[in-house]
Amino acid sequence: MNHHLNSKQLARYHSLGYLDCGRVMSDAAVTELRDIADRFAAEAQAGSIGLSTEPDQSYTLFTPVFTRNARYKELVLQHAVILDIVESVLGPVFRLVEDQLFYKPPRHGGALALHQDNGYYGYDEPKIVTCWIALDDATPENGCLKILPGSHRQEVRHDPIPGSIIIRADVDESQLIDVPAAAGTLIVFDGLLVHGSDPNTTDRPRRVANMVAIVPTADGTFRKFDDTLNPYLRGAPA
Ligand SMILES: O=C(O)CCC(=O)C(=O)O
Repeated sequence: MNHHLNSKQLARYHSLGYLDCGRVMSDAAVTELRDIADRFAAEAQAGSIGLSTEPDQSYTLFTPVFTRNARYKELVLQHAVILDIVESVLGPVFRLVEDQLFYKPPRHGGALALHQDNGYYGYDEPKIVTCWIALDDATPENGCLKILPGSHRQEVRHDPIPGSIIIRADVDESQLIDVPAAAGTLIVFDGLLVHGSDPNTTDRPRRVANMVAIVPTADGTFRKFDDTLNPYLRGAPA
């Protein structure tokens, strides 16, 4: 049995630029992924990137994860349901752009400025799906995803935020919506969907696992894919 999106789900994805796919991770997998996120956060491993633009408000991103943790690779990059869902959008051949663990600590700011993922990647013709998996119940209080529905139809300008690696999309924010998600839920969105998140004001961490997939067109990208860091997730040439 495959887990491809049906035509109604695909139509919704293409119209809004994102889709809530419901719970795809078992409780056991969520627990394991939380432990992995906690270990990365505790060890402050190399590869951590501070996402906060406010002083003393740590919000950390870890990437790559799968090269350092084989279980993350099995649980996320090789998750059959996630791969089927991505395949329904991107077709049979796609590679990993990157995987990421997001760790938003308790009672910390850590808002993430609105952006399109391709604002960071800069691909010319991005056919990208980002898979965002809640490892905690994500709510407006702890900084769930905020998105601008329909914003994936065009690239928008991004302005750098001085003193950080962060960029901010130049958009009208009046139509922003929160996308709460129970732990284990998969939200997929287009590489051009404008999104971000608010601070975590609760006393528990907000953790997210993600992976970003792309159709590797021979032209239309300026990045060279690396066979180790950007493995084929489906459709590897023989
Ligand atoms: O969950 C967040 O805070 C933002 C995640 C994000 O930007 C992404 O998955 O591309």
